[in-house]
Amino acid sequence: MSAIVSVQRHLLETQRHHPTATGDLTALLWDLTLAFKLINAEVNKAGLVNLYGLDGDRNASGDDVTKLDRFAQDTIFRMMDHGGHLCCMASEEEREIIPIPAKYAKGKYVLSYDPLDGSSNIDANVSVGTIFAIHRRRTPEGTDGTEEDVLQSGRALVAAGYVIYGSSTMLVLSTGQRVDGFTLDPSVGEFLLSHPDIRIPKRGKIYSVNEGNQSFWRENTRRYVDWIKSPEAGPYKGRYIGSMIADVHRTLLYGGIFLYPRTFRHDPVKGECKLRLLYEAGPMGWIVERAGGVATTGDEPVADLVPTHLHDTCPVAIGSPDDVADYLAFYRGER
Ligand code: AHM
Ligand code: MG
Repeated sequence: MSAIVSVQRHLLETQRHHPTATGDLTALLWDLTLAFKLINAEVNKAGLVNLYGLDGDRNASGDDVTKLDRFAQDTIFRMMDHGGHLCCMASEEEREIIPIPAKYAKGKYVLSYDPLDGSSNIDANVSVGTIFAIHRRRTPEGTDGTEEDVLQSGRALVAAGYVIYGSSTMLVLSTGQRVDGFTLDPSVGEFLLSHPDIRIPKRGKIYSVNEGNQSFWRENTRRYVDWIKSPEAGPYKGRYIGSMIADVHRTLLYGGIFLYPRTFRHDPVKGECKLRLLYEAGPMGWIVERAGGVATTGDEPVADLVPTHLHDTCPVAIGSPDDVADYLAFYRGER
């Protein structure tokens, strides 16, 4: 029988491999896991206490904010503002960076997060999740963090992960070397190691994209999706939940490809992208890369992009290396 390993124990073991580590990152991640448990409890009882429904507000990207989005946002802030590990935070739900209150110490890390990804689907009980990304600050320690600390590429991440609140709640986490999955045992309230060292299959048999946007894609993207449905490529299955966290989680475990290409709906020349670099595409792409997969905009690795604004978006193709290679061949016009 295999050992029972809690996420705390796993983080401590990981820390031991870094003799110069101060324990700051470990402590920060511990705090975060408590926030995730609180959000999980609320997501699970949302139907009962009538928390579903819009909060009547719009977030920085213009989406409707649901009450659970607000709860998740507030919970993470209230858990993380006073630990002394962070110099500031940034959230998909907040227009500006989130300062650490003056009365608390400023730490050496920055936390960027999407408190509840996929929340537009929540009334239908579709899986939602929290995505988080941690960078080391760039401004001097002890001072207030600034946008300069937040606006860093995926290459500079020190840790990232996501929690998917579903039939079972799972935390997927990497501090750089490997990707591990922990399932929440609700009876004891602990995340236990259930998926050690996740590796994405070299090729999968599932593609995932919102085909409702097809007429707004570039021709090369349309040709790729036509090809993947053809007997030449197939048989591939189409699966699209519309919750990035769930679509990418499935892609990580089973292989295949998740796409959110540029759509030329409103801007027929430059097009538009939906997924946010800092809170969605960046950390999810980084996790998939750490597990042996690929995350690209089509033109460059997602991890190379340095955001210039907090709410920058980018196109993404994320998944198994062979599947993304096929996509890139079409994207570049080689096929
Ligand atoms: P959200 O953060 O407001 O929930 O929006 C992001 C979500 C992603 O989870 C998902 O991949 C995408 O939006 C779905 O977009 P669409 O409905 O255009 O297919
Ligand atoms: Mg989101």
